[in-house]
Amino acid sequence: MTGKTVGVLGFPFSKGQPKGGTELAPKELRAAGIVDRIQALGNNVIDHGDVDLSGLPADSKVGVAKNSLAVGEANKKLSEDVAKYLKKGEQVLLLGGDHSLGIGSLHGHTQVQPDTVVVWVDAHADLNTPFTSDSKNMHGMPLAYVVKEMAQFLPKTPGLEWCKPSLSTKDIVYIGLRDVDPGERKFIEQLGISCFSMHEVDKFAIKDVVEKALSQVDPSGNRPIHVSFDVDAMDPIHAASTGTKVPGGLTLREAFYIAEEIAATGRLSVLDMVEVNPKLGSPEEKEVTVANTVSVTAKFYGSKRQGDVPPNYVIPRP
Ligand code: 6HN
Ligand code: MN
Ligand code: MN
Ligand code: MN
Repeated sequence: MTGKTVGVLGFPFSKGQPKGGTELAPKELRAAGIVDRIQALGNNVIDHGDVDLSGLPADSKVGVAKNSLAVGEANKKLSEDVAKYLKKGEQVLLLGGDHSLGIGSLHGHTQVQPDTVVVWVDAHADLNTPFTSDSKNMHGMPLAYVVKEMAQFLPKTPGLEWCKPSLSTKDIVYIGLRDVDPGERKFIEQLGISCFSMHEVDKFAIKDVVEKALSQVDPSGNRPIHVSFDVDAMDPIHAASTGTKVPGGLTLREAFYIAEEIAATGRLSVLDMVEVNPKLGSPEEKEVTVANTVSVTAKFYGSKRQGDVPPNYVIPRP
């Protein structure tokens, strides 16, 4: 139990990648009880509904990055909403949507809490520029648009003119990477971004990875934390209903451990849960993916595997 106010915000969006379906995830996650689960832990939860994405511009081929007008406009609204609820003192739980939402989520967060650190849990680095990307899908690019040191590598992108980079490479740490494009790898090396790929998860085990990750990005241990959790960080056994599956991922237990440890810091400020695609996989895979996403999310807000006791629980007597 954290006793904090958690503002839940849905972002029903899929134009950061070509597969329809991620726009349905906020609804699926709510139907699976995500809001009640977090509330039952003793958190005050306010469901703000979905970001209003009506009237997004239709994208013709205007630039190098696909659908950049829609991605840009949607993320501008998202940034404003995230900032609005943070200013009210809420933590924000963002239900994606594809991972292009990292642009608006991080932009909005840093407007209010410029000292935030970012833990990017993902199979992918999402650091492509429109030039380094093979796919040109913007869900593979969000970090490039919010990191100051990346600005020199970006073209002018129609729709993203409003987005001023507000994070430094030293504020970011990756966990779970195992499918990194050549340009992304170069950026990580040259800019010195902290990175715990699945190799390091194997080498050090998850306990040390989380400890090292948090202490590298914030040795003082007092800055707000933004976690961007792409469900494809988990092994496809646990999260098959997602658009860019990569074998050899985090076990559900490792994902739980990350979430429990972040919760224990008491400094989680924004959590993005992204890339659930209810249209992909079998009905059973969809159910498992959604259920696991809800369980991991609950761990970030205080649920523990050792057992939870609701605040008003009374032991029944004969
Ligand atoms: N995600 N690196 C590949 C690309 O197309 O740029 C995959 C990106 C996946 C995006 O994890 O949200
Ligand atoms: Mn990914
Ligand atoms: Mn790749
Ligand atoms: Mn991602």
